[in-house]
Amino acid sequence: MQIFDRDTIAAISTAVVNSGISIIRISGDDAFSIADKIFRGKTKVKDMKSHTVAYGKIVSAEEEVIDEVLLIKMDGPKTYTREDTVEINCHGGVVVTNKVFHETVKAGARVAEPGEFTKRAFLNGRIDLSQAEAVMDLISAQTDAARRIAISHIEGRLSRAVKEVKDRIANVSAEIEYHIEFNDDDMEQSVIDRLILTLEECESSIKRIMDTYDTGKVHREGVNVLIAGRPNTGKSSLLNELLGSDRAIVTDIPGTTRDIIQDYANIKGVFVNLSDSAGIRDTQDIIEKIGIEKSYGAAEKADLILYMADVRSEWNEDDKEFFEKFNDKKILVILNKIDLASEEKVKEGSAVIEKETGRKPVAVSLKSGQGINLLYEKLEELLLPGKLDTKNQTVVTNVRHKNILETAYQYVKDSIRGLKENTPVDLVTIDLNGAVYRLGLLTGETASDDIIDRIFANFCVGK
Ligand SMILES: Nc1nc2c(ncn2[C@@H]2O[C@H](COP(=O)(O)OP(=O)(O)OP(=O)(O)O)[C@@H](O)[C@H]2O)c(=O)[nH]1
Ligand SMILES: [Mg+2]
Repeated sequence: MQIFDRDTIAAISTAVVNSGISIIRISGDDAFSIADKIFRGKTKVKDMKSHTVAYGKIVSAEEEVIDEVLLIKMDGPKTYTREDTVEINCHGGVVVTNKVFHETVKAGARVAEPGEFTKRAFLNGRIDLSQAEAVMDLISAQTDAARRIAISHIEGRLSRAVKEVKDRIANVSAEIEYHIEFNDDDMEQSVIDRLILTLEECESSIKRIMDTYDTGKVHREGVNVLIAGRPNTGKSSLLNELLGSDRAIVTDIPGTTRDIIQDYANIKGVFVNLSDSAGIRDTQDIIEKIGIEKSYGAAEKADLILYMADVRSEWNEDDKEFFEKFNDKKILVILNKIDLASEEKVKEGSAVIEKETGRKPVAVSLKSGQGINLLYEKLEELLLPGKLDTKNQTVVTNVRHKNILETAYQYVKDSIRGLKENTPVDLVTIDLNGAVYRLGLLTGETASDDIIDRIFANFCVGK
């Protein structure tokens, strides 16, 4: 377990922009005495009742009034960090906020490192490592589903699930070690069978959690979606439709978009990083050429490509080349401008595309709105690889957690195989202890200082 200094720390916990209110937080043994050096209220901070608010002034060492504030006093351990904590609500101007903050530092507080408050909550045992990581996930959540997953982690759902499997595996290991210690004969088969059964349950619990990662990641990090296709097919019109704004220029001149246009959208609750690109065609125009190269580059990186086609034009070499290059990618073909074609023509076009690409296109008109609902349904299907019950399911969104679970899963698998194949049981305990150690990395019990420092270094200041 990491040893940490007992400095009293302070930080501006709100964004430093001109706003109504800013909050400066002080945490540690000297929080109240530091506050008393700079706060002038009816009573001294140290004499205030815990979890109460007082009105007063922040003053400099020369007793110059810097701001009028509200101060909240909270006795540890019933605080975020479990330490004595003071929060000063001052006016939200950048200058005044910085000035109040500097007074706390002059009075003896140390400037907090990023994430240091949460790190203390962890080191003081209020939350475990995965809960601490979820605090950052909650702050950076871009969709309601991401928020829901993060808060469930903060409330300890993932920790509880992991701890439960970990304890069960540790118990099996302890039972085997006890046997090795006190018995000379082999373990009875019935006992081994019982242990195998327990481990198989653990194996499937870990797998169940592990398998939520792909969908979980979508909620946490979002999905990269690229709109591609030949010029003038309606790519920029689609971008604007999905963003609900006139973000990109739309004209009937082929080659309108030349650079990548990128923006964020919330499509059916999924956070999407959406890009529109230059239409793909063989061209001599230097600028357009560069744009097309960029389109190809973006296609490499995309998680999903929306490939636009105009119902009135034939499937040509440019389309074929694109699909040759990116056939392995997740691509939805959109057959656009169906308001300009007969039903017959739409059917015909769809059939050609299906034959050429092996993908059934969605026929739409971005102008009349025909087929748009179906397009959104398709998008939802493609953006979410599996339906997640974020209310009731333990979901993994963090790659560190996923890697840990994968290794632990492998250890458990190996231990089961070992027991089934009559491997000496002391070797089996090595696998079991490996699994226990790994799972402890997730909750932080077995995590090294280095790992812990690296995790908190990614936090924002003041949290
Ligand atoms: N009739 C009709 N016109 C459409 C439809 N969708 C787009 N258009 C028109 O098609 C033209 C091209 O649309 P854009 O969205 O600029 O097409 P693009 O694929 O971005 O074109 P480039 O940037 O040049 O590659 C514009 O005049 C649009 O108004 C549609 O569904 N029906
Ligand atoms: Mg365009």
